[in-house]
Amino acid sequence: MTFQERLTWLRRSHQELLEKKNCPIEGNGVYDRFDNPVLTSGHVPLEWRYDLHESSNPYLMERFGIHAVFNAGAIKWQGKYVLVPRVECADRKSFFAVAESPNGVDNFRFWQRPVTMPEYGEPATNIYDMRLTAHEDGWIYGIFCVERKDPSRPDDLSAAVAAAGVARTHDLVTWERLPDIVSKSQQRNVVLHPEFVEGKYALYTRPQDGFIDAGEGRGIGWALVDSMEHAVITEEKTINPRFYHTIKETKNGEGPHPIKTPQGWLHLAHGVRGCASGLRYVLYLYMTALEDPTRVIADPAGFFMAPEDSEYVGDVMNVLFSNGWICDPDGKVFIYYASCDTRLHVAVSTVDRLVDYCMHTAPDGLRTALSVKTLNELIDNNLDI
Ligand code: M1P
Repeated sequence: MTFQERLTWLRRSHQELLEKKNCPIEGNGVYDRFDNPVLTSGHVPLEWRYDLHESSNPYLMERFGIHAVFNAGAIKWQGKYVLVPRVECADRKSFFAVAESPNGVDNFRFWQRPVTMPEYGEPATNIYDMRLTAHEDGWIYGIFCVERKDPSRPDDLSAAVAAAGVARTHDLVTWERLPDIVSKSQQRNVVLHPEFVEGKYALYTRPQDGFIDAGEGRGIGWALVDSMEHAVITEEKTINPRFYHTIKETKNGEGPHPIKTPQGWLHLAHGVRGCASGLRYVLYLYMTALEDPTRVIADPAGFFMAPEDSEYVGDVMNVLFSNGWICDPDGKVFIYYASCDTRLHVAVSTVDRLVDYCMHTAPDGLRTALSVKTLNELIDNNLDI
């Protein structure tokens, strides 16, 4: 191919990918998956990946490798479905970028430039997994993981420290970086609750002893802080603990901020367990009381979504992860979930269905015998059909 022929082919293929219609796949009644991912590395603008000048790039080679697009914060903004995914370069560093769609399921386009996130303190090696919260104080906050090399272990090349970075914006273009959240433990998966609680900002936390291991961290925590401009976690209470022989035995973490429903706060989280092939990440739901977002009122057993088919395959196998969902005024819920730290998908449900799922799925009895008892009750109830 000549340079021009290759450029035409690249542009046409890219356009076809962006315009690909996404259709729902009838599912289990709780949600419907869609047949195509909503964002992949292929969706990233050609101008970000190629030098498009024949004089300096006669072979029209990729000059900047983008490896994966996944784990997106999500928000409905100015009538558009807006995602802020983790875009990972070939060099393993990730950054944030904004993509929008008119309908939430396809035709996502990246804005012209990635997010230029101001630095805070010791410059981070990597930043990722933004949770977006349009807070009742009027700002849109992004809380994300900030990873730095562990200065106390210079000889261990894998030793890192995770902290929660904070930034806020009114337009998703210009971000004001605030100090990282101060906490006595490392933190990842920190999420800002959308409303003040007892006049304070409320955070879902995930204390962890090490960069990977939750260690003594008991699960998803909750902390109230006076200010997001200098957020200091002094007291942390576990609201959704880990348990032996469950989907969240090894660790768990809050997904996006919970959705307010008439029946309570609806939460999406991820649970992790170890198995012979490594860590397995699945998604689960739970609900807490409206008047007390720390009091669990529904805790359905097991996973809500786990990898299926091609979702098993990718950079980090056996992983579903979500840090973004959008609830429309009519109750339709768009769940943006990533598979294997590689690509981003959507599943669609409604508040009514998700609440029904939470309220009518038995909690984990933590023993086989109780699982079989639950199953027999279902079968008994169906015998007259
Ligand atoms: O690789 C799976 C996920 O691992 C981390 O999540 P957690 O802190 O819960 O273990 C994050 O790096 C996340 O981005 C990644 O998807």
